[in-house]
Amino acid sequence: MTVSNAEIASIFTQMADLLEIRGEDPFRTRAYRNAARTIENLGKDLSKMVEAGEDISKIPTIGERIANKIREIVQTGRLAKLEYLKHSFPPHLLDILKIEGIGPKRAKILYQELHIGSLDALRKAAEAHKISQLRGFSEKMEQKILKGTMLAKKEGKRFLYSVAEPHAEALETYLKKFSGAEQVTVAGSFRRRKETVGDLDILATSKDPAKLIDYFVDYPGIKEIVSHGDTRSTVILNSDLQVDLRCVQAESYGAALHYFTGSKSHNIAVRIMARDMGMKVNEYGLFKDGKRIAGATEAEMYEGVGLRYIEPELRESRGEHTAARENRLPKLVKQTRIRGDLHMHTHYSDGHNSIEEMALAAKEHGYEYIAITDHSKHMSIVRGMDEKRAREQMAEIDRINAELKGISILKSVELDILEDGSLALPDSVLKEMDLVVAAVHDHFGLTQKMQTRRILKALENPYVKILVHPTGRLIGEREPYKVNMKQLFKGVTDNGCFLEINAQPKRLDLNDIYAKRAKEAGVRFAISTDSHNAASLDYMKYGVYQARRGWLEEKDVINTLSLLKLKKLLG
Ligand code: DGT
Ligand code: CA
Ligand code: CA
Repeated sequence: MTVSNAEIASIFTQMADLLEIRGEDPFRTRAYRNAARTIENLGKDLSKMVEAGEDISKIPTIGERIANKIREIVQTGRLAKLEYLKHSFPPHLLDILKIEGIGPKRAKILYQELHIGSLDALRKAAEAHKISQLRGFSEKMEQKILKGTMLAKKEGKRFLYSVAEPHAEALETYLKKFSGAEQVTVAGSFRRRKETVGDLDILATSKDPAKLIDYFVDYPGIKEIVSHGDTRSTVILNSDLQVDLRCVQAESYGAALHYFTGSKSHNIAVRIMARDMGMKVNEYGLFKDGKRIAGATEAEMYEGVGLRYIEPELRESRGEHTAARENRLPKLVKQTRIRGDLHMHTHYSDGHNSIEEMALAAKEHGYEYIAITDHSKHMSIVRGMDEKRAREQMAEIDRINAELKGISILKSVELDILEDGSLALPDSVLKEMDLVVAAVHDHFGLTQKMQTRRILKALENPYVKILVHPTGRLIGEREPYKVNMKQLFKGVTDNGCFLEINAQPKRLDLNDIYAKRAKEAGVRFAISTDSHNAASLDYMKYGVYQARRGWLEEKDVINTLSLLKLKKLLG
């Protein structure tokens, strides 16, 4: 069994949350929170460190007591102390902490005063206007909580792509190890690289399907076997992720892959096209006059109905069938073409590494350049840079650039757009930077008109080049703020600016649909990780997936340019 750093961090966060709800001094729970934060940003696998016998107690904020708990978690998959603590609370109490605006302090009041122990109970209490009557809560907050519970319900039990990914990869590796297994692919929304995944749909071919299914249900980490047949099975993993495995015949593999990759509406459109041509499509193949004329590969399935091969990311019924027929499908951008990362943080604001550490890590990724975009100083940002600090940073970047070979560091800042559209730092310092990226970090609740005007005004500043995480959404947690997208796209192109596709797995902002529309309006993009530590530079792939789902090509993405061309473009 391997326990990921994210899972270990989550155990410590739950400890801290429950202790705080029980009424412990936050001072006492701080050790757990600090440890959780360290572990999330560690960049090294704790399970592996423990197994290799490394001394993890030397890691800052860990120490001997937390180290012992980590060893217990790695060895048993759980922390007995947390399980014990959980017994004295309703089982779904911690779910309410996922709602924006509810932290342990408020959860404690909601639990003690109204016995709220689940999201459902929270929603009902908000609907009955019981929450606004509590001390420390307002009517506005009650409305916000109500909205939050609706959003959580709408998302249902979906998993972030990045959360499903390690499970998908581990399962694929496991199944391929079985000697009778031939082809194995994780299909469904996962193969389409959708930002959230409902369940995993795995397809396989095997000489002995029944044996492969038996082997599958022996996978370590299964909580429940829902069904176990001769050619298919459904299981639930410990993480609550559902996995379907289907074994098919080799001559039907392409047809099944097409069927189970979806999306459903994409498949239906293909089926109708086939029918209009006097053919029939199903998960076994493409049939004409009762004879199978295609089915072993996806390419021959598409060819059979007169279409070019359509990449899985495009299969959402957003015009891909017509584009495939007319041979004008986009040549989707590839991660290998990304030459730099234009959004990341360091010690200068809320990042965990130094400028040099970020640069060296980026160099290992094969990048030509990075932009260091620490936060500007502003109310909503804990440790932002004022003008003086920004100048100190620029001087340090000059020093590092002079020494470091093989990568260039662009002087930049993630500049706060204030409520009225003015900016957190004066032009006198912005003009000395190589690049300015701007962002909204507060006043999410403005009307669409005000929010749009605010952002457009910021884009008019001659130094602002990229609007980062353009809609501010957090998947499953926070809705996008209200912006008139058409006006935004126009503002972006009119001012020679660009939009970001933020690669943080929870953001993926702009999303696929808006990215496609923006492209159609002439907008170009930067795909950036918004890293707060060196390990997160790996998030780039998620941004590229979202860009591909948005039909973006290499020419639409400015960080595929060489440094020289990029600098020219940025002026
Ligand atoms: P998810 O799991 O909710 O993230 O989304 P998908 O796309 O993975 O959907 P899922 O797991 O329900 O089904 C996997 C694929 O199977 C789906 O993308 C298309 C195919 N499929 C499922 N039901 C139908 C159906 O009724 N008709 C057709 N044509 N295809 C279907
Ligand atoms: Ca699925
Ligand atoms: Ca499924």
